[in-house]
Formats: sequence, C-alpha cells, structure tokens
Amino acid sequence: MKKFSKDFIWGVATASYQIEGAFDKDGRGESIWDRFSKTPGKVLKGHTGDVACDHYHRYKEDIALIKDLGVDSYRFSLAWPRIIPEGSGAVNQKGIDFYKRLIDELLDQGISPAVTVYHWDLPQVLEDKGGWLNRDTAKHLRDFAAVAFEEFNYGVDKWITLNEPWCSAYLGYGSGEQAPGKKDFAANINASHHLLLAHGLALEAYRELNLTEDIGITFNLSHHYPVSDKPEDLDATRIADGLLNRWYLDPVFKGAYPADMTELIKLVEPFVKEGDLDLISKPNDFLGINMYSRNIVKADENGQPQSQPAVHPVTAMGWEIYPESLYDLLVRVDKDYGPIPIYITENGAAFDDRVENGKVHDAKRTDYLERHFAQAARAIEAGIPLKGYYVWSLLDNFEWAFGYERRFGIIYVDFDTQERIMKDSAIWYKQFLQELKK
Ligand code: IFM
Repeated sequence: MKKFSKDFIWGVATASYQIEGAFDKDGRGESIWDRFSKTPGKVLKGHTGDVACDHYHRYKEDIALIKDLGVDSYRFSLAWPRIIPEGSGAVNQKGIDFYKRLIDELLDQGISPAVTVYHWDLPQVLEDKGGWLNRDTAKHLRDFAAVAFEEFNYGVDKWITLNEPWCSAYLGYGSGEQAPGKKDFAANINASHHLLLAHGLALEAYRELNLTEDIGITFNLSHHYPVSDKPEDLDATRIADGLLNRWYLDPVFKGAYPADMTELIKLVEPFVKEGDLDLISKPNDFLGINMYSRNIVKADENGQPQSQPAVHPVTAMGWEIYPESLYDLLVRVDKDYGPIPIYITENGAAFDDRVENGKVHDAKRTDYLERHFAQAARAIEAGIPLKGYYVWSLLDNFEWAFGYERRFGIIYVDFDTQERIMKDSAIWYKQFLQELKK
C-alpha cells in the first residue's frame, strides 16, 4: 500500500445516542430516539440507548483507548437534547459542561476533536411540532449550532453540521425504519429540504462568528453500478444515484436540485423559498463522506431502480464488501463536485464478533479496513484531495433499529459489564498507524 502523507488525519468516530447512555441525567431532554426505541416493535429486541456504552460516565476510559490507538482525531456528535432540552430556548449548562470535559480530556491527550452538530437525536418536543417537516426546525438547529460553535470555540478542529441527512429524511420520514418512524415518501423530500436548509443556516451562523476552523457536511454516499449496459438499467442507475447521491450533493455544491429528478422536484418545490438554495450552497471547507458499500442497479418492469444481490461477500448488515467502489466514488465526487477537500468520516463493518479467551479475532474487519485503506491510497495517488479517514466505530454501540445486535466497533463492548476489549482489528489499526508514523 502507498504510504499516506504524515499530515493525513486518522481517526475513529461515534455518535451521541449510540454511545452516551445517561438518557435522563443532568437535565437531558427526550430525543426522538428515546421515544422510538421505547415504542414496541421498532428496535430489535426492544433495545434502547438508555445506557448504551455508558460513555457519559466512562469518557476518560474511552479517551485513554483512543490515545492508545494512536489516532490523530476523534469524531463525536453533540446530543441536542442534552444541550437544549426543549429543542429551542434555554441552554442546559450541565450538558455544555459534559462536552467541555470531553473536549478538555481529548486536548490533554493530544487528540483533535471533530464535532458533528447533529447525528439524528432530534429533541422530541420539536418532533411534536412536526420535526423536519417543519421549517422552524431548521432555524432551531441553527441556534443550537451557534451555541455549540460559541461554547466549544477552543480546540475543536473540525465541524460537521449534519450527519447523513438522507438517513434522517428517508429512513425517518419515508420508510419509517428509523426515528421518528413516519412512512410517507413525499414527507421525506420535504424533510430533506429542511435538513439542507438547516445546514445552510448553521454554516451562515458559523461564518458570521468569524470562526476559522474547517466546517463541512457529511453525506452517506454509495457508488452505483448498472447490472448491464441495457438502456433501461443505465437509466435506473441514474435514478438511484439521483435519489441517494445527487439529491444531496447537487444543492450543496451546485445550488440546485438535480433537474432530471422531476418527480422529486415537484415534491420539493412547495417548500423551497427564495434564497434557500443560495444559503444551502454556501462554500464548505470540506466534504465528509460515509461509505460502506456499493449498489448494483437493475430496472424493474416500470423502469424504476431495483438493488441487486451482492456479488461478493457481505457484512453482518448484508452490505456487500467491494472496496474498489470507494475509489470509484471518490473519483466521481471529485470530478462532478470538486475540487473540495474530502474526509472519509465513516467507514467500517459489522461482523458477528465473539470473545474467545479474552480476545476478539475479527480478521474479516481487519481485511475490510485494510482493503478500503488501499483504495483510499489509490485515490490519493490519482490526485483526489482526500485528507483524512475515520473508522466507524470506536466502540460496539447502539446500531439504531438493530439495537446492540450489530457490532461495528474495533473495540468490543460487553453490554452487561461495560468491559472494553481491543479487537484484533484495533490492534492492527494501532500497528498500521505506528508504521506510518515511523
Ligand atoms: O451506525 C451508523 C452511523 O450512525 C451512521 N452511519 C452508518 C453507521 C452504520 O450503520
């Protein structure tokens, strides 16, 4: 594998609801994930994030593990209901204090904080007023972000406004697989616009504060491959790419929704007010990409995209392992939307890990990471401005609708005892970084 440059940023990533626990501690309000996970039938085995990895209490121990890994940066997210329990208005000082303790400890250990403002845990009170279907939620996110920018304006090295708005919009309001569990395709398009608007407003607030660290947005992107060269498969691939990738990339980097997605344009138009797209397309300092797999597309009898079965082995999520698609994706994003510095803000894999004599031999995860790192190196060699790479995830955690039944961590968590065990993949990552830094 080509050597990565010494200033390439290596990291690990997590998100608040997935690890913190302490769901009712120190004035934290209810989030849509508290409500959703406690609604029977929504999350596998009825798991909730009430305790999760108990990171709220064990953050020092976890930061010691991050330090031991030898990474440069730690990406985590802020729980909005911990900081502004009612969604808007009063700030909860105890919530601010927690994140200050976390940031201070990271800085003491020489680890750069990369902070995601919003990673899906919307305050339930805002959902009760329509959530992302209500334009006001975008303004409330802006105010929440402004509080965070001002309070943590020391030491945070990188800001990410939103994590994966496609998931918040489609899985939350379209398919209903995630909180708040609404099932209405049109609503998902309404939500997508308000999420992008929230990004634009937060970015504007950041620039108004004259802050100088880099800020960007993270999308979940996948490269799409037609199953054949038949015109209908090529066209279905264009549509699938439009739904997941271009619907989010185009407004942010081109200032317009993709014109060929005519049905979606009809759905979004009533919500787009004058000036929205100017705000949404204000320049970012970087683009964050979360990438896990690819999509092979075939046209169904109506010409609509249908995802095809994997050709190569899959992870415990059923996601095909095809590292070459990381290279293809990076080259495509750079060509169509660049030049913009890019970070892989998430990449990793879930497998059915077992503890054997105090060890976790997760060779498949190591292989997954090694092969994806190699494709990242290949992209850099091809001139793509890839600046960093965050492994998802530091810890096994609450994997949303799959509860604790999918393990993405490079560190194993025993959810009964909260014991942490470095899996073989973590030991491999540590050695990989030691080699690089020699
Ligand atoms: O766990 C999630 C994360 O919260 C967002 N990106 C994908 C991960 C794996 O599903």
